[in-house]
Amino acid sequence: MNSQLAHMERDLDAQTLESLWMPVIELIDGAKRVVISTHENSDGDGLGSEVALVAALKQLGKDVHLVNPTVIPKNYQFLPFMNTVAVFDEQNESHIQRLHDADLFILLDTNNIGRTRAIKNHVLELRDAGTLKIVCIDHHLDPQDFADVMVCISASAATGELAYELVREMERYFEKPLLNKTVATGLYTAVMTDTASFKLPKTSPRIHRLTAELLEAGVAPMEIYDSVYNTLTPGALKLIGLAIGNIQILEENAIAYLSVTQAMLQETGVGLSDTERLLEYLMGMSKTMIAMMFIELPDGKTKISFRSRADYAVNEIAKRYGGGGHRNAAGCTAPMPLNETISRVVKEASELFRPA
Ligand SMILES: [Mn+2]
Repeated sequence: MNSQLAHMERDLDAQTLESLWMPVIELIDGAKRVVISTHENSDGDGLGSEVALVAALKQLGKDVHLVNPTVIPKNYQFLPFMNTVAVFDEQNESHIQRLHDADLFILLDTNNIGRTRAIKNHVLELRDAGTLKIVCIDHHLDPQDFADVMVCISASAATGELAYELVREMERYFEKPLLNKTVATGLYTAVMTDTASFKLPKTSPRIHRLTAELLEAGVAPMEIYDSVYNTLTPGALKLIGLAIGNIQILEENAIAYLSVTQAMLQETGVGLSDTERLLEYLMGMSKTMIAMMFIELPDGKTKISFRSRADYAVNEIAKRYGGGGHRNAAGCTAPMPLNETISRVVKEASELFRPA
């Protein structure tokens, strides 16, 4: 446990931090126009880190723009600068121009350039032409080799933790305070969302210490939490009621599932994107080992989302229907109607409790 903790705390003496971030800071120092981006289907960590860096770089007088591959989810539109984001469209000359004008591209919260969709080809072309430098800052495993400087540290709880380090190092280098309320709002959103509100395993003492500094900078935790998470509409709440009304529990509480029909979606006026949190209710029971949500699609197929605990590998089930994911979180779309899908997949899940 101690060695693991030491690993999570990382070696954070001033020297190490400085040498880690200096190559990034030198590129920022030399750049006039900066484009910052994050992965498709962006989340609080990617967007919050974008906010923090835009706010910091603007204070340094940089011409800085956000160019994202996909639209900003509703619950993150409260963040500063989100109304300035260009959602990249290859047909839009001004978007292309923005990339061509840049001398530095900073990619946040993914180490896979493919996750920037159409931005990828333009950025790599400009890099190869020698007119654009690329910095990547991320905390996932297995970084790709596409950046001039890659800071990818999987021990970090969030890209926001790394963005915090970068901001603090820039303050030293440029001898200018940068961590104001706007920067802190981005960083807090990043860290809060990627630690699932300060409870996932990488929530280190260090995370709490840096969060304290964000509060000192004026962040309002309740406002951010409400904006990100308390977004239910009356229809979504009604759908929760209908879905919870049909929960089935098997295998001595180890399997729990529910279904959502087209009729339920129509009655409540709720879209597919508002169904995701239903699984959390199933996982909210401590004995649930496998949770499944079956959603009837308009074309007669069935979307399945899985969550699990311990070694129950739900991605193995998802793979049989052309899907995939992680051991404890997976999904697929089965080419069968709702009831047929439920009876087949529930049986397959039950088999995991009866080893051959
Ligand atoms: Mn992240």
